[in-house]
Amino acid sequence: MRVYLIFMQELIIGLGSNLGDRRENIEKAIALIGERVCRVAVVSSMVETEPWGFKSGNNFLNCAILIRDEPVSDPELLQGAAGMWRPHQIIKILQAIELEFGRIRTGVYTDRTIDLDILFYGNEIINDTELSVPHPKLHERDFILVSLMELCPDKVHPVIGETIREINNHRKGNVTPR
Ligand code: PH2
Ligand code: MG
Ligand code: MG
Repeated sequence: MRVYLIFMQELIIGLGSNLGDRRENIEKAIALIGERVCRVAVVSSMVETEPWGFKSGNNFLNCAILIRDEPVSDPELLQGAAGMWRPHQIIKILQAIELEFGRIRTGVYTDRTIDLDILFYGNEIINDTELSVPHPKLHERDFILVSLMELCPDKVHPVIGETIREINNHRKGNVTPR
């Protein structure tokens, strides 16, 4: 039997919802990402979090998912593998899904049915007008770190040079701005 393995980076996406049926929004979005980007390997627990950076009476549900390719025996299965995509293509797919959930982009933080952010794409560092990877605020946000602690505590942040565990430990006792 031949085994095919394509090179890919580990892709981690953060999900959040604070409008409508939040759990259903997140579950549907994960299913769509599975169809359109790549099978999702690991899903973190969902956490209830207060809005960070803006005021709203609607709490969020947040979680994160990890996508990575595995060796397959059938080259047909390579179609749709995450390694086929570059981060800029992935963010376009995620934004299209956000639009399908009625997400309106205003440029400021507001309540939203679904928010899909690329947190990490392997160790790549991207900073242009369309995309910043790793997510530029992930190290300041407990609601992201709590999910990353489940998925990848030993991952080294390629810009900060510390593991998620170290970044999280430094935050202990700090107050999260709201
Ligand atoms: N997303 C934001 C701004 N604030 N707060 C919480 N708790 N969860 C989020 O997902 C979130 C937020 C902008 O994307
Ligand atoms: Mg976000
Ligand atoms: Mg976003």
